[in-house]
Amino acid sequence: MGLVSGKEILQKANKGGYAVGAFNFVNMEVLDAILSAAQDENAPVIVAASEGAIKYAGFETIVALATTGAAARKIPIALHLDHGKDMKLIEKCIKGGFTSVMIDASHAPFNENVETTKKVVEMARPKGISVEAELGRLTGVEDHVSVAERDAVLVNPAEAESFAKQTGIDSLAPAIGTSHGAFKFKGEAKLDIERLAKVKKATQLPLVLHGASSLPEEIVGLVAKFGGKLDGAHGVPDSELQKTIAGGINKVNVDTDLRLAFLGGLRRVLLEQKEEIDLRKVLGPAKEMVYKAVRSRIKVLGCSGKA
Ligand code: TD3
Ligand code: ZN
Repeated sequence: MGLVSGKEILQKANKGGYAVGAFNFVNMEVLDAILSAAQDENAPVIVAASEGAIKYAGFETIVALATTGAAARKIPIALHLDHGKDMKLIEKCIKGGFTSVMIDASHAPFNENVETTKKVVEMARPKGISVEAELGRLTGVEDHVSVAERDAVLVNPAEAESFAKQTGIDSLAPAIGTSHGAFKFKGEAKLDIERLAKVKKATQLPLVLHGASSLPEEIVGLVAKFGGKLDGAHGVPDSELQKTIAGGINKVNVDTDLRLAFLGGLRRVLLEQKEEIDLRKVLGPAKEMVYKAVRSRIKVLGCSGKA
């Protein structure tokens, strides 16, 4: 059906009380696996490219891959810029085929974050492109962290309300204790679901969970079995993920799980089939691992059949 606005997908998810997966890609294999998995689950999906992914694959290639991939499927698909920091690149995405952008000015002081985000909303709104912004900092929350320290890094619900009103954003990523990558928590996952529910109540916006990879045992185990080093890898358990969805999360960002799924499949072929020189046979199983990981994530999020 071609790319649709991120707004369309997220407003529906907000009304329906479910979450949609936003999966990062850097190449054809990962993108194709994501889109096929979403199609087979009949689920709406967001495919995300970071500034680094755009540098790696090239802007035109990223847009062309997503646009042609979406045209061949019958589900709503949005192309999203993840963690946009460079205003020139954000503008290029808005003009050049993306249907959703994130402005990440969360490290700047509150008022500066408001001003920068407002500029992006002004650019994106006339084209119907959705804008996501972030409040708070993405860092795991340890047990011994004091209330004051917690308040310093996590989103402030009152600030979120004023931020949403001042900027006119379409979705908000509130920091509630997750972090990017394979090592999110030392012990149990600690997510501030109460704080999340307050942000939802105050803004009523579609909310976004960054750092949502779950580091499933079977994927981490596969990478480790074939020589990868991932000691201490720890993600957001599925039960915890579902609590965040009940608390108002509508977009769940997953990158690390797919990287590891791809790597696990690749490592296995490289070690078990040392004579294989056909790239399709080397990369094919890696792609298949990503396909399975995406289907499994979509089932946990509860957006199967929502296309
Ligand atoms: O924005 N992203 C994707 C890019 C982060 C680099 O891994 C996320 O929030 C996904 O986080 P996760 O849990 O997959 O690392
Ligand atoms: Zn993120």
